[in-house]
Amino acid sequence: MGSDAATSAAAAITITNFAYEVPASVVPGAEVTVTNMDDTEHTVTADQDSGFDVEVKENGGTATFIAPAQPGSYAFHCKYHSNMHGTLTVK
Ligand SMILES: [Cu+2]
Repeated sequence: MGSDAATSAAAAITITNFAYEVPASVVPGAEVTVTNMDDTEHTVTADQDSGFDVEVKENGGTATFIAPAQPGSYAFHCKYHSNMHGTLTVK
């Protein structure tokens, strides 16, 4: 987006053992990198429409998405495993 490193926030979500490790919060519009340490594919899919939705390949695969511009709490889930849930806090 052209912003320099000091102002562009990077954030990371890690998936391990069918659970999301999510940062306490991310800044609006942050680039979020998801890493999947499991041996099966997962997704990070916002519960609400107009949210984010990425598939993350197994065995260390990564995907990135842009966090919402509007501050708030965004619940998400995995399309393939209905027991996987997380919340992304944007502020
Ligand atoms: Cu999954």
